[in-house]
Amino acid sequence: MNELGRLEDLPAAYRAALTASNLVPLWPNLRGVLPPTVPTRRTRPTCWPYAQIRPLLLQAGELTPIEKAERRVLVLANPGHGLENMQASAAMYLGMQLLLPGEWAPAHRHTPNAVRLIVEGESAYTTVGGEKCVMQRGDLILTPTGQWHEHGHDGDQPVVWLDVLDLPLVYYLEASYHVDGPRQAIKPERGDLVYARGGMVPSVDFERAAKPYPMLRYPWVEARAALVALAGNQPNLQSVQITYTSPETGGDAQNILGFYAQMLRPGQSLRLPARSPAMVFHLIEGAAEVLIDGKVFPLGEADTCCAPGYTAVTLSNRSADVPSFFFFADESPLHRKLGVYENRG
Ligand code: 1HN
Repeated sequence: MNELGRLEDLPAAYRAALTASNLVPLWPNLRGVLPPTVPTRRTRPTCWPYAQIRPLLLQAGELTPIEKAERRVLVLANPGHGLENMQASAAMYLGMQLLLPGEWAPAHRHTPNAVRLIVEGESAYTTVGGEKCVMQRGDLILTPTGQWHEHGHDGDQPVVWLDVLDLPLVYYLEASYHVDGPRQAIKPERGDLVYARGGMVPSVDFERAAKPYPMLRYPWVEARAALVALAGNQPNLQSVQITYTSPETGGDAQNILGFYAQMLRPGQSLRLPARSPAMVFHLIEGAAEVLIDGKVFPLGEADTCCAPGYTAVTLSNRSADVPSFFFFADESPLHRKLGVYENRG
């Protein structure tokens, strides 16, 4: 490969003339934007133990009333992107949100897509497009782009959930904005009950593909049961993983980020191939270890970590007796749509 000319090789007067005309020579910058073989990734392998987040989040509950926060969130920021940019990866934002008993986070809608993965607590709910979604540990709740959403809490203990948004991407596209709205009227329909079991749908008062996001709440009891059934059905299956999909299209549940649940059998280690999208791992149940680029992160329940793209990751179950269960998020729907998706094995 040729050494390319540097900026310093050019006469100062010529550089000044370029700058004055808003012009930049490509050749000093070409290798930077097109590095050989592997992209430059700012995303660093990073772990956010819940034991560190939880006391600080509860302290935020004392320091900042919900009215002063709208959403009381500590953002899981990847230092490789600069903490102030609030990015876990190029396209993913992660935050831990606290709602205290009796609090209400008012309705708004925005262009970024969100999902919530419930971490702890009972009796909170989020209303999305008029559908009241109860929050139970491990549940995945979609808040697709443009849908009104607000959160309430009828219980007596703090509720915490993990927010995953495609905010960094939508912000980069200069397409990120929000609109405030009034409290939503709650509609009686519930997608998680309409589509309560695979292969069975209502025969009456039901129109196929009537909504782009027919199912908003994916209960953890169902996801866990699906993983246990899959593992039992295929004892030799290495990767016991499910993808959260639309029950109408069978495609990814949302357009930009992908969501998955993974079971590791007792004592199992699983190497995930090096693929182009960055990934986020959140342990729902058990004790595990995540090896990313030579760094080992032991994960306990509710711990979260992220891995850059083009990097193989090895997940291990630290228990020889019981399975462990993960929630994953990744950027693969986006990479596939853009045509840049790669699996390098
Ligand atoms: C948002 O609307 C929520 O509605 C949570 O709970 C986190 C992060 C950035 C932008 C909007 C929510 C968010 C957010």
